This record gives sequence, structure tokens and C-alpha cells, in this order.
Amino acid sequence: MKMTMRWFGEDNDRVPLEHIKQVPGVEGVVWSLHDVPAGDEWPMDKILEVKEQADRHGLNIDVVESVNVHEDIKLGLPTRDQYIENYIKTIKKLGKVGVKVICYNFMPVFDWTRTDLFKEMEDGSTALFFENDKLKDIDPMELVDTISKNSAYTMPGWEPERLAHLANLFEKYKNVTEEDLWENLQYFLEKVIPVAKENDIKMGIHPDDPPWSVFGLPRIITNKQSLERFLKLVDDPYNGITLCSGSLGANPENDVAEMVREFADRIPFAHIRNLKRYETGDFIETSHRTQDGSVDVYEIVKAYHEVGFTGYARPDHGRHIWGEECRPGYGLYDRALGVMYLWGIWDSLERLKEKGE
Ligand code: CS2
Ligand code: MN
Repeated sequence: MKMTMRWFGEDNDRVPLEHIKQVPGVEGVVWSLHDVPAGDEWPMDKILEVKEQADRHGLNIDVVESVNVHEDIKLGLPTRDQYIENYIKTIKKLGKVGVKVICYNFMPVFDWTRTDLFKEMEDGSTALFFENDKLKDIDPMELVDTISKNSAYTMPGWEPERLAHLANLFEKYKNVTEEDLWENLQYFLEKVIPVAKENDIKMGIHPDDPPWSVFGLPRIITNKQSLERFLKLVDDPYNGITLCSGSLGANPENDVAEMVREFADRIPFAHIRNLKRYETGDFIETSHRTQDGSVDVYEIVKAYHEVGFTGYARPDHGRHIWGEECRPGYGLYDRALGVMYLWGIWDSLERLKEKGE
């Protein structure tokens, strides 16, 4: 298991690379060019800038999260070909600087969705929260407004330029069914995976978060069956999964450890985190510790260990603790605690294996 942490860039993240480097066992940063709009080709000079910054701190840039997929590709519009062309050019450039994994998602309009970014917890920390009823009653525009007002940062997936056209986008998705989305995903993969393969980059789709439809938009990467179907669209090791325990874990029917065992050779990248589910369908993001939430993080790490996982992993969202002012879900402190929890489990499993127990 190669440990990484997400980093949003020098001018876009309060956590400096110096601090990431001090987290035990972290070898690389998971990065992106957050100021390049979805659909544009990534400029090489900007890619190299990130590489130099990471090199200077002895961190690798093997994993990119995300190269975002333009809506026209998800919608299957005739204009998609030009955006796929740009995507391919970006893959080739990333291959040149040694990138090994590209994480992306295929969620219409929104990336992850939460109703509260700083929900107060009993212990004084705050965390990302999803309230089912609130989402039912809220106008998507209102949610976008709240999210942007509550965040001093541009949030991936919630970029104001893109969301300014929200009403228009919703209109375009009006007649797009789940089956259409599957077809459009297949079209995209058939063009992109051969190029990724040539450049030795594994593509890893991120599951939908939460793993169900929001605002009536179709969502298709939500459970074990859909992941099985996904892997067959292009049955190649370069067509893989970013297995996110938190996204999938919001649905109590999803057994993430079982998915690790089942899809082991198709998981280049693991997102590992916990959350606490309520009967209402609401959930709050907790510490990574198994006992604090509803996801059996211990069992998930054990499954990765059992299958001899050699891919990349990162802690996912953390709470906001110790007064840290940070991006929602992406402070240093709780994610660093998460890293240590994951290593704690992993290292003890290693020791047991060495002893033959
Ligand atoms: C991430 C996603 O922060 C998060 O919730 O797990 O935003 C993820 O980066 C994207 O869905 C991948 O494209
Ligand atoms: Mn994730």
C-alpha cells in the first residue's frame, strides 16, 4: 500500500507540502489543476510546476484526482468528441511526467453532495453532513449558494463558473436516463482506456457520492453490481476503480470489504474513510476509526492486506479539529490521524503475517 494525501495546490490549500511530508509514510500528493475548466487540455507548464514543487519536498505526483469529465461527454452530445480529444492529450502529458493513476467521476452536474460543510459535533469539532430531508426541499441553486458562501475555497465539482449555468444543465439532463449515462460512459472509456494503457496510466472511476440519485439526476456507480457492470464496459486492467469506502459506505447495503476482495486487481486507488449513518438516510463524516462510525474500516484495511494491495491509498475527508481553519473535509490534522490509523491496522497485520499467525 502506497500512502498519499490530497493536496489542492500552492495557492489553493492552506496545508503546505512541508507538513504533508511530515505525516508518517506519506510518499506522494494526490493533485490536480483545479483552475483548468473541465474539458480543457492541461497546459504542460502548469503540470511541471506541480511536479517541481512536489519533487522539492520528496513527494511523488503519481496520482491525479481529478481530470474532470466535461458535461457534454456525460450527456453524449456531438461536441463530446472534441472534449475527449482534449482528455486524451492531457493523459499523454500526464504519462510523460510519470503519472500512474487518474481518478475521475461520471456524476452528472454535481460531484459530492452535502447539506452542511461544518456541522457541529458534540466534541466541538465540525464535519461534513448530509441531511436527506433538507435535500428534498432545497432548490439546487440554493445549495450551491450555501456551499459557495460557506467556503473560502473553490471546491472541486462546485466551481462557480460551471454552476452558473445550472438551470441550463438541468434542462439538458431532463431526458437523460441511467441507460443513456451507461452508454455515454462506455463511449468515453472506449476512446480513453487504450490511450491510458499506452501511457501506463490506470484510470480509476470514483463512485457517486452519495451513491444514489440527487435532484432527480441519474447516478450509476453506486454499488457492487454497478461496479461489476462498469468493469465489463472495457474489460482491461487499465479500466479501474477508485474504491471510496465513504461514498459507497453511505448505503448500508454496500459491503466495501467484500468489494475489495472481489475487485482487488482492478483497484489502483483506495479512498479510505468512515461515516456514521442514521436511519433517516442522513450521515455525518466521523474520524477514520471503526468504532466512531458505521463503516468497518478495520475490515476494509484487512481486506486490502489480504489481497496484497500494492496500489495507492489515501485517507479521505476528515473532520475539522483543534481549531484548524481549512478546506471542508481537507484539514491536515484529522486526515493525518486517519493515515496513522490506517498504518496502525496495516502494520499490525504485516507483523502477524511475518510471524505466520
Ligand atoms: C472526493 C471527490 O472530495 C471528495 O469527495 O472524494 O470529490 C472526488 O475527488 C471526485 O469525485 C473524483 O472525481
Ligand atoms: Mn472519495
